[in-house]
Amino acid sequence: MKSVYKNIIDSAQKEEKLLAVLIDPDKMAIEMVSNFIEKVNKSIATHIFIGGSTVEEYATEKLVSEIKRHTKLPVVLFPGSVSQITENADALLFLSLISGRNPEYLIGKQVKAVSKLGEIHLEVIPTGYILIENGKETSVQRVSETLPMSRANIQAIIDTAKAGELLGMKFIYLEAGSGAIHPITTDIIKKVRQEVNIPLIVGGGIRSKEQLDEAYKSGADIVVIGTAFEMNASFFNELV
Ligand code: 1GP
Repeated sequence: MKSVYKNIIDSAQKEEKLLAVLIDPDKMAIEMVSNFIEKVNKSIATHIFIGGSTVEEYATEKLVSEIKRHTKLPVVLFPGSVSQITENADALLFLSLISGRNPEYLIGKQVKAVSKLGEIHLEVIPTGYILIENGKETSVQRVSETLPMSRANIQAIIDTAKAGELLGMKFIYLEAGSGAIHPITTDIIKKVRQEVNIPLIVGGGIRSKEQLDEAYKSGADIVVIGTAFEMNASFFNELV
């Protein structure tokens, strides 16, 4: 089977746009999985991302194995902590919060993950994670104790993304934060796209088909949507 990373690169080269549904293990009871995943399977979603800022130990493992029983879509971990790593998934976004200056989220947690990663077989995809202000404090900001980057200083965002690419990261994730008031602006996506050659993941606060299309048109390769699906599962139908 081709790797998750390779598939994403192939899609990006063909300009096929990808949609990841984000599921927070804290908000999805096991009993809800089959119903929810049935809707995901019928939708235009291409990936399932799993992660949250504060998740109970072992909740992710159980959730991922239940999800895998109901779908063939790739399940990718987007973890807020080391305890969310499980080999039941297909791949792991190995995140470094490069917008922040908290060493724990730049490299500390990654070092702590190594012994676990050595024990299991899981595709690891190094990802530069960039948090950008969106109008309110988000849980990523609270948990990581870092400040988001200013929306106004696009050059600093470009330089951060470029630094991530030069450090060898395979993806750049532009994050407005879960439930963001303002999604990442099209201007930011376009300008980062012009300067960076690796796939761009964009998420946070996307609630409409228009916002999704704008993000794709601006250069996002993968858009991540969580809250809009959590609040209203019929949003899946609007995206057909
Ligand atoms: C959060 O980018 C994701 O990490 C998705 O955000 O929940 O606002 O869709 P939403």
